[in-house]
Amino acid sequence: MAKLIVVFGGVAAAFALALSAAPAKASLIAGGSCPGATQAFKQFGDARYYTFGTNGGVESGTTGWTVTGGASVVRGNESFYVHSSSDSKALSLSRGATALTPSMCMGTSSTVVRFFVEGNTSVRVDVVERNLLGLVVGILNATTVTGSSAWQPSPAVLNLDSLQGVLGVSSVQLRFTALDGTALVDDVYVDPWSSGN
Ligand SMILES: [Ca+2]
Repeated sequence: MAKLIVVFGGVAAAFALALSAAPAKASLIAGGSCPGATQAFKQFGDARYYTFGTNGGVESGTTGWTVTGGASVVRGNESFYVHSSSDSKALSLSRGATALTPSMCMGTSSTVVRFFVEGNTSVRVDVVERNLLGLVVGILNATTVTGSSAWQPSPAVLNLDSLQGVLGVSSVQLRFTALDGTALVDDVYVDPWSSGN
């Protein structure tokens, strides 16, 4: 039993070191929270540290999200279970449906967003910026991701540096729109620390 405790202690210490090393360049936009730092996409060759979006795997249903059209939470998680092996839900977007995330943790430079997608359709990702009053001050079309019939990690959505260009941004959300057909989206992660640089 004593050995077991020592081993766990070592793991914990290593983990703590990894955490303290990650958010070195943290310069965060107010309004977001940045819990934890995990190499969520390491198995895909991406060593960046990410924070999990608030209800980023829709395990709490659409709590905190704003959905329109045929958007709903369905059974079936992204197949890599990156966030948790006990997760069981994903976001379903029919053609033209939109889903706006809760406020995300974002840095003021080189923020990276990554998530999982399934479905033979394109999914547009917009960044919605709000001021302290909650008013939209900017909407940026960050990228359009093409899904397939199997779950896959999206490409890293890079270079959201233009977030710096809008004055008075105090919170940032992502908005997903299915363009051609039905898409599933799950496990939304953000690297607000420029940890890949
Ligand atoms: Ca999920």
